Amino acid sequence: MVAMVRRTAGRSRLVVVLLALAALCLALAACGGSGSGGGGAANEVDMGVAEFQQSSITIHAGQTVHFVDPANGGGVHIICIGKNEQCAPETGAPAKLNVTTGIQVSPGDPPIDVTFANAGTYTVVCTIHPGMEVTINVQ
Ligand SMILES: [Cu+2]
Repeated sequence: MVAMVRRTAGRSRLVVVLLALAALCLALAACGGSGSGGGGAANEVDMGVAEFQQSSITIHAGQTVHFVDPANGGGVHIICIGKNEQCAPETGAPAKLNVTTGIQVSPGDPPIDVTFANAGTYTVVCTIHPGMEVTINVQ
C-alpha cells in the first residue's frame, strides 16, 4: 500500500516534469525564430561572430534591409559599403552605409535599418573581419 502511494506520487511528479518540458518547448518555439543558421526574413542580414550569415540577398529598390547583430552569436562589427575590408563609397548606395569610417555594431544592438533607394549591386563589408561581406542586389 505504501509502495503503491509512493509510485503514484512519483508518476505525478514525472507528469509535472513532462508538462514543464512541453511548456519550455512551446516557449522556445515561440520566440526562437531567428536562431543560428540565418533563418531571417528576405530583407534581413544576420551577423555572426565574424561573418554575415547570408552571402547575398535580393530586394527591390525602396526596400529596407535590417542588419541584425544578435545578442547570442553576434560579434562586434564595423560595417559600410566597400570591398576588401575597407569602406569604399559607391554612387547610388544608401548614405547611411556610404561612409568612410563605417558603423560599429555590437551583439544585441538594435538592427541597423538601411533603405536602398537605387537599383544596383552593392557590397557591404566589415572592416574588422576579412572576407565578411554580403552582396545586396537591388532590383
Ligand atoms: Cu565583422
